[in-house]
Amino acid sequence: MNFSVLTIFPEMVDPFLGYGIIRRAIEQKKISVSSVNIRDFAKGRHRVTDDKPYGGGCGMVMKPEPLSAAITHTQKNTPDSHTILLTPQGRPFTQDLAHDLSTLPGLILVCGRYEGTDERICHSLIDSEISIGDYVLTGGELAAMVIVDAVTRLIPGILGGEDSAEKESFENGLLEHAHFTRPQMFEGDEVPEVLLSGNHKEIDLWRLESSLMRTLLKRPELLEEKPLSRQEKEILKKWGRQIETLIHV
Ligand code: 6GU
Repeated sequence: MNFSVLTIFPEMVDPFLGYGIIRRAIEQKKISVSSVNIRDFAKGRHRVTDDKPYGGGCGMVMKPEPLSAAITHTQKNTPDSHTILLTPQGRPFTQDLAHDLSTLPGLILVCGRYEGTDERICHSLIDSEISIGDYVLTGGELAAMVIVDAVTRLIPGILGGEDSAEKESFENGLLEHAHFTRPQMFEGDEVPEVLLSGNHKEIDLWRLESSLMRTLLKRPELLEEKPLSRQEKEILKKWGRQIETLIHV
């Protein structure tokens, strides 16, 4: 997977590439990430990339010419890439969308800045728009890094454990189960006994219950969207009966 990040602040993106799984993925040539400085495509002595909005109002707008030149240049270099504008108005970024993007040969991530991007860029050069949540950032750079991170770890061969990506939060519509490591007793708090039992059937059941419980308590709306298996329904019913007994005593 080849990522190109188009930004007026390439210095923001570069340090992020030097750590952990992203660094290893680059070293192993599973991904490449190049930042493209939009300012390099701006004309004039001051290489201006913004201008006042037509119609007045506060804030500045990203000028179309340098951005268009930067995008066209990058698209020529990586013709199979999908071009994404990072904007709070985009499609919400989710684990499902991360999976879809991880199958593409390349992504060109265009980081908006200022109050907005000239609309004609969106009309002519952008394949899709993505937002990383309902809040406003000062620019798309953090969003681009979020996408590089979430997509990279889904590329086959990137994560250590064979199936570590599948068992995680959101992969099956649930939050992931609780984790424990040594010591067995920490500040008076003990590791659940079943996890020490070596009984993998019991452990799997405990993990499913932990997963369901955490989702119910922390993100109940996820359960409404998820088609529940028979086993999951049985677990929820069991809890329902236990709660009923508690409130009737
Ligand atoms: Cl992609 N860009 C900006 N500027 N703000 C955001 C965002 C993107 N996603 C959420 N907020």
